[in-house]
Amino acid sequence: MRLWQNPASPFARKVRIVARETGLLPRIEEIAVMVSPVSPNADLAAHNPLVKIPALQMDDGKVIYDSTVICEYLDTLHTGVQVIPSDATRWEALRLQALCNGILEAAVLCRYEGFVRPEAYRWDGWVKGQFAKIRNGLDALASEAPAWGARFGIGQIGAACVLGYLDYRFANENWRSRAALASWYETVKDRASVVATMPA
Ligand SMILES: N[C@@H](CCC(=O)N[C@@H](CS)C(=O)NCC(=O)O)C(=O)O
Repeated sequence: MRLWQNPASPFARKVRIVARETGLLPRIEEIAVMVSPVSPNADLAAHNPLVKIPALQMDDGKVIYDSTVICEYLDTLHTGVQVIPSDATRWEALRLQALCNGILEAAVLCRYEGFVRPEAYRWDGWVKGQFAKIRNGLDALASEAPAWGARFGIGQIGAACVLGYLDYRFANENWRSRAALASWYETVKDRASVVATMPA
């Protein structure tokens, strides 16, 4: 399989952590590409009309996206502990993944606003609205984290990607003021899959 990704992408990181947690990494070639809404990658564009990462080419040549679909697919390819449960806890896990994806979407939009959009077109009110989503989402994660225990399923993987991305791109955002979230992150930040995919 081939995975279009970039080490800076938190959505791709989610897939890369799942690949490592499930032992599937040896079957996946990770291809690093640069993407942005204003400079699409030609190779990726030929396989994903949205020109977004992550995208995965399966062994039969077909390509799937986005991170949620790829994680779900990878979870069918191994016999270890499921990252996405199929029992009654499934919906809770998928909701938590959606919460983390929503925080990441807001954070990536803020990154593009500050990095890609020309200064003359930037809009503070819009960025504030995105940051409200990020902070409300972090409050929700902090209230849920004490119940996670040692579980490191798709929701917790998403949470690790959220916190890692904030450290990487928004280091001034003091998310560690939420003590429950900070102490939970301490329990996962040294996992091999998390360390190996940490954005440099
Ligand atoms: N919902 C998608 C989001 C993917 C996404 O937004 N990826 C960003 C990189 S972090 C991207 O490819 N951006 C390029 C673009 O928007 O054109 C997922 O979960 O995979």
